Order: sequence, then structure tokens, then C-alpha cells
Amino acid sequence: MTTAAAHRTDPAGAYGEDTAGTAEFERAFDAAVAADERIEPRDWMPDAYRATLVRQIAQHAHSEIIGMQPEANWITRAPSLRRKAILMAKVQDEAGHGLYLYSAAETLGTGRDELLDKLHSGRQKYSSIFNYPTLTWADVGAIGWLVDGAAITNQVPLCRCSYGPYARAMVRICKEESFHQRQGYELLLALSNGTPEQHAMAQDAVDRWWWPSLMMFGPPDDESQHSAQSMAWKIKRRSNDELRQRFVDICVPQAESLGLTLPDPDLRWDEERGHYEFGAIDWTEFWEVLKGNGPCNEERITQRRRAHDEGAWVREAGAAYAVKHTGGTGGARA
Ligand code: BYC
Repeated sequence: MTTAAAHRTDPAGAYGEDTAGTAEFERAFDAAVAADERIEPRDWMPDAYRATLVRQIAQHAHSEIIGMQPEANWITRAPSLRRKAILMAKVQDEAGHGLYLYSAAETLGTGRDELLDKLHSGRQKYSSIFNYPTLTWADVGAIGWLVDGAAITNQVPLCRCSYGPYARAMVRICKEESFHQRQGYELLLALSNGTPEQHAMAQDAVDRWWWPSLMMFGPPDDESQHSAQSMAWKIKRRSNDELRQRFVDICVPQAESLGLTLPDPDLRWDEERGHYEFGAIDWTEFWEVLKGNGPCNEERITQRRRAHDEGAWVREAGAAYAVKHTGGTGGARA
């Protein structure tokens, strides 16, 4: 344990009303963040830091859980047993990611029931991307390549997030997302090199998923209300626009290898900046989706509530089992 860490654990809320004590904890917290040390669950942290983490981690967890729906839509219609097995494994991975993330949020003192309640009542968000429909089999490829690709770009810096449990959850999630991205790329490559109809289906999916994928990174930096504080706290390590640019730079050559085009007539290499220029994003569409007016918002949340209600017996059985075998109270889990 380093010096900064040694002084920052809050002994059962001892700082209480003691302002001088709080100031000391605050200094230790700031020093730990400045020294790139990890903040751990029992360390003192500012209320706003805790609230920001709960907001972001919960939104992230909800995205993983809701994100199962668009792809699960294709499990029964996958074109081969191999593709079906791969897709089932991927969707199951997403469920696992959601569970690690709910656990990370729980270390901040917010229970899973509360988080799910906020999701179901619309008080917490999930990623905008999952409010778009999966119309063809090629959409499974486009989600893997673009949506998981965007997720990795965003999440690799989160492996260095200042909050220990979130950063550690990200390490494993990123490894799994890399497989997901590869499977999507491989699926699209097979379609792109297939019949003219298959190629057209792959192109159509990329045309529909490209712009919503760019929106996943959040609003432009000058409209991102949380970025400055989250970066100062080292929760976020890169800005929304920086990550979006990195994603575009990665995708353009990959699209060329796939033999597919990206639906942006303004896309061009900027020699001077060493990056691809890209066209204007329709931010009106993004904010409308966030307000609940995307093509599938209602369908997604209705399905989620139904799954939760229908799963009540599983939670009850799990709680009863825990009481019987551990003598504990069980604590029903989602
Ligand atoms: N969608 O100040 P800003 C996956 C909200 S799932 C919806 O920039 P921040 C996968 C934002 O919350 C991957 N809302 O916020 C799963 C804020 O509103 P509130 C999901 C968005 O937090 C299954 C407001 O806009 N990844 O990989 O500094 C299958 C202003 O934004 C979005 C994560 O969740 C959006 N796209 O930065 C396949 C990553 N963008 O909360 C794949 C973790 C912004 O004040 N999250 N908003 O009401 C983050 O890195 C950050 O939270 C964000 C936004 C970059 C998304």
C-alpha cells in the first residue's frame, strides 16, 4: 500500500460531521487520483464521485443487459449450427458483463434491485445503440464489428479508470469484446464475399449501423456535461470526440478489407492531422433516441420488464436455496 492509500480509508464513516477530518480525506483522495492509484470500495470518496460512478456503471450494466435483445432476436434464425452456437455464447457473455458491472456498482453501496428499478422506470439510461432494430442476419455481423468495436474503443481506457472494481471488470470484458468484434468482422467478411444478395445485405447493415455506432461515444466534447469532471477524476481517460476519432481511424481500413463502404461521402484522409475526416453526425437523432423516441425504445423496455417479472421465480428460488444452504438471508439477485 502506498502512502496516499494508507491515509484514505474511511473507518466506518468516522469523518462524519468533522470538517477538518473530511478535508484530510479529501486531500488523500485527490493525492491518490493524482498518483494514479486506484480508489477502492472502502476508501473515502466525494459523494459526487460515487454518484458519477454509479450513474456510469449502472448505465453500462443496463446496456449489456438490454444489448442482448437485438442479437437474441436472431438466435433461432442463425443460418447454421456453428453460427447459432457462436451467437448464443456471445449473448451469454453480454449477460455476464452486465452481472460483473452490477457487482461493481454494488461495491459503491447501491443495490441491484434499486438499479433495475431505475432502469425499468426510465430513471437510468442504457446505450442509445440498442434502440435500433436488427432487420437481417447481417445486422449480427454489423453489431459485432461496429458496436462491439466501438465498445472496445471506449472501454480499453476504462481499464485504467481510477475506481478499482470498475477498472478490473473492464479488463475481462474487453478481452471478451475483442472476440465479439472478430466474430462480427468474420461474419460480415463471409457475407461480403458471398452471393451478390449476401454482399448487398452486409452493405445495408453497415449503412444502418454506422452512424448510430458513432453516436455511442456520447455527445461532442463541448456538449458533454460530465466529461470535464470525469476526466479530472480519471474515471474517463479520453474524451468522447477523441474516442470517436480513434474508432473511425480503425474502421476505415477494416471496411476496405471487408470490401464494404462506409455511408459517409465526406470521409477522407487528412494528411495534416493524420486522421480521417468524417461527416456531420445527426445529433438531433441521438437526443431523440435518448428521450425515448428511437425506433425500439418502447419494445426494449417492455421486453426487459417482462423478462424481469417472468424471472421472479428464479430469484426467489435462488434466495431460498441460499437461506437453506448457507443460513444467510439469501439476498435475491436479478
Ligand atoms: N447512449 O456528459 P456525457 C456493449 C448520456 S454495451 C445513451 O458525455 P458521460 C455491448 C449520458 O449518460 C456498451 N446515453 O456523459 C452490449 C449523459 O446523460 P445523464 C455500453 C448517452 O457519462 C451488448 C448525457 O448523455 N458502454 O458494449 O461523461 C452487445 C451527456 O453525456 C450516450 C458504456 O456504457 C449513449 N451512447 O459519457 C454488444 C461505456 N452517450 O447520464 C455490445 C461506459 C451519452 O446525465 N460509459 N449519454 O442522464 C461511458 O464511457 C460514458 O458514460 C459515455 C458518456 C462515453 C457513454
